[in-house]
Amino acid sequence: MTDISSKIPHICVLATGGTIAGMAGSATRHEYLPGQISIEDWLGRVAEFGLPVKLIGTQIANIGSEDIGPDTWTALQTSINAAMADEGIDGIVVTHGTDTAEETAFLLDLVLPARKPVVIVGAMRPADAVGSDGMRNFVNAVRVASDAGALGRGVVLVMGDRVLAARDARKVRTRGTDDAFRGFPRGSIGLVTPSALEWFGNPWRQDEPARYAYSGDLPEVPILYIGAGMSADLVDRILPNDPLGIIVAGVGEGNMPKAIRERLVELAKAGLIVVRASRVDEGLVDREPEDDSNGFIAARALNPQKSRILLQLLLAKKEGDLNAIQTAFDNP
Ligand code: DAS
Repeated sequence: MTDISSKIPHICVLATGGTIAGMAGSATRHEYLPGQISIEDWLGRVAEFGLPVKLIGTQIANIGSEDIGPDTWTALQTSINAAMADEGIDGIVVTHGTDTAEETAFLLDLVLPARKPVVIVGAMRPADAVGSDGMRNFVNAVRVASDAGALGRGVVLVMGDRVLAARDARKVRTRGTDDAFRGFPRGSIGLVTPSALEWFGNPWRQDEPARYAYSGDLPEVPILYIGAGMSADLVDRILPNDPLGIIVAGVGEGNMPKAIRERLVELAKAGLIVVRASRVDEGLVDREPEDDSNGFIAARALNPQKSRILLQLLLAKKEGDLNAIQTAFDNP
């Protein structure tokens, strides 16, 4: 890849919808519709800033990210792999809703080679709202995607002037533009504004191949969110037919009522992969001695929704070795 600092960067923009492309119809309304602005219209608005980049837009979808899943992920994987193979493209920006941006970022980080910058970006307020953050976030994302410092950091998410690694990024607030997303356990790996970009720490994935194959077929893996006093009956009710795995969003460090634990131990002995994650936002779940006898996996720093993505990819490649699965969770 040519040194992108020596020429006008060419950035591939893949639009999927979300609030960044949303309109409320009034600057002060709370309700809005996501995915109202086409990528052509959006790039026309960006052109007014005279950014020293060439932006090539593709509309992948135009939906709220609550509706994004394997179909959109497959389309993004195909388009990003094509952009990575195209010598004329220096980086990729994906515009996306914020509700599931962390899952799309994490899945792409796991199934794409770390060859060119890939930046996921969204907005907390629609384009016509007072204090809309979308255009600033987008200009920041283009700056990151155009910077050689982004190489070797896998897929990153840019929101609120922060650069977060896909494995760390989480939406932690439903409102507000500066701190709706945070990184755990590594925090921000960079700070970016339309006029400056600063990286922290060193790259960790220099030109690595994709770590997991992805064809769009992922086995269903439910997440059992534990509440105090929850009945063990729910375990079997939440499982699909022929279940392969389950994520437990446990209390504290991945704990659960005794009766639920006992039922899951029975299912683990019958081959179900059980991952103990935590409902606590910044919840590290390390292995405990009983995990060996129970046959459980500890999610470590992954929240339940990211644990689900990783387990789905492991199950899709028919990984059944508990040690290999735990190693994957230890080093996502
Ligand atoms: N509209 C929701 C979504 O698409 C929220 C957002 O975009 O911020 O995720």
